[in-house]
Amino acid sequence: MKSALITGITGQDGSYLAEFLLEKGYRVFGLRRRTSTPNYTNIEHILDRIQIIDGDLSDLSSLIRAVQLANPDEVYNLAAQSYVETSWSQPLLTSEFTAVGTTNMLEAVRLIKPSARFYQASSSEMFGKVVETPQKESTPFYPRSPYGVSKVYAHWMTVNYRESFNMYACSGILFNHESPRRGIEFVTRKVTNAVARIKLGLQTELRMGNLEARRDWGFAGDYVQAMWLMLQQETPDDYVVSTGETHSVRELLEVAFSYVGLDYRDYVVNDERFHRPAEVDLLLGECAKACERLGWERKVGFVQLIQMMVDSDLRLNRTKMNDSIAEGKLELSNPLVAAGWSG
Ligand code: NDP
Ligand code: GDR
Repeated sequence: MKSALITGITGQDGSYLAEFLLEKGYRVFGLRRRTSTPNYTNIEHILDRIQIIDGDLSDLSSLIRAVQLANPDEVYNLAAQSYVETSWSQPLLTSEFTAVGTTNMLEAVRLIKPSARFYQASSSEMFGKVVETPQKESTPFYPRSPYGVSKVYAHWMTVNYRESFNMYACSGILFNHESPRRGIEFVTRKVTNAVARIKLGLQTELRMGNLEARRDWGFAGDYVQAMWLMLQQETPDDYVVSTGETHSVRELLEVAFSYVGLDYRDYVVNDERFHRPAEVDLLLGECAKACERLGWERKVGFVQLIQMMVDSDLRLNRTKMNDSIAEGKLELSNPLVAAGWSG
């Protein structure tokens, strides 16, 4: 039985990857940082089948202990401060976790289990300002945020550990991937959650930033399979993983609102707070290398993905709404709420 250690197991990708590896018969260990109120929402359903180890990317000794306990064949380094917006308000924390944290993890593996195969969660944010499209493995990096800069550092550290210490270390340069488990502040989930709440009469407007930014959006459940495939090859390498399609935030709004019979123009309000100091205008990935060498393909398309997320947010918000009505916290006498509830 193979063992895998996943950092960031409580996040979107960590939870899908854990499910995928369990299905493949792996023993799965997950690194979790201590919080005063633990949040296991994404992994609640598999908690009895995985082993949680406490540790933090900024604490090398905790990572060494984690590698000792898990004795992994494969390490997936998914933990990071992953929200681009926050990287401007917390640039040092972002560098500490997302950049130097990766070196800590690489060191822990090098010192304790150098034969373990290592996956680094690199990002299309490393491409940043448009130098060429579509973006591929050879496209020069031009990051546009402290997050993007931190990921470039971590990416090159991974390449350097591979070349210096002969470690099997890969970087997956993944373009945006989403799911019902996406954090609520990321644009897809922010929109699908708002659409559900507006439909249910719980919210009347949606405040947004730049609607013209374009992203190459795929489904997280498909993307974790590419991570695993990278670690099953004869030699380690770096791969772009993307859908090869790009859509604007405006198109995302159109798809999500029209799915429930609404027009986004009636609800969306421009809000300067959600515009970024520097924007990544256009992401479009060229996935030929991963598709040909790994045999990877995405299964879920853009419209299907957004509709899946709206459906999930409708279910979640309906459950919360019914609980609030039962507890007397939400008044059915409010006509908007009554309409949403009965719909
Ligand atoms: P999430 O934000 O959902 O998950 C991040 C995880 O990292 C959480 O489990 C979080 O724990 C954990 N974490 C944060 N800081 C620390 C720390 N100091 N020590 C230990 N754990 C920590 O991200 P995703 O699942 O979406 O992404 C996974 C990885 O892939 C990230 O590195 C991200 O930057 C990268 N990436 C993501 C893409 C995407 O589109 N989703 C695209 C390309 C790259 P907690 O629950 O306690 O917050
Ligand atoms: P991104 O994702 O920055 O691409 O990073 P996000 O969903 O936050 O933004 C995508 C685009 O939407 C625009 N936008 C808004 N974004 C948010 N969050 N909220 C808004 O109100 C809003 N209005 C417009 C943004 O300006 C941006 O252009 C994600 C993260 O998962 C990273 O960790 C990962 O590395 C990259 O994807 C690939």
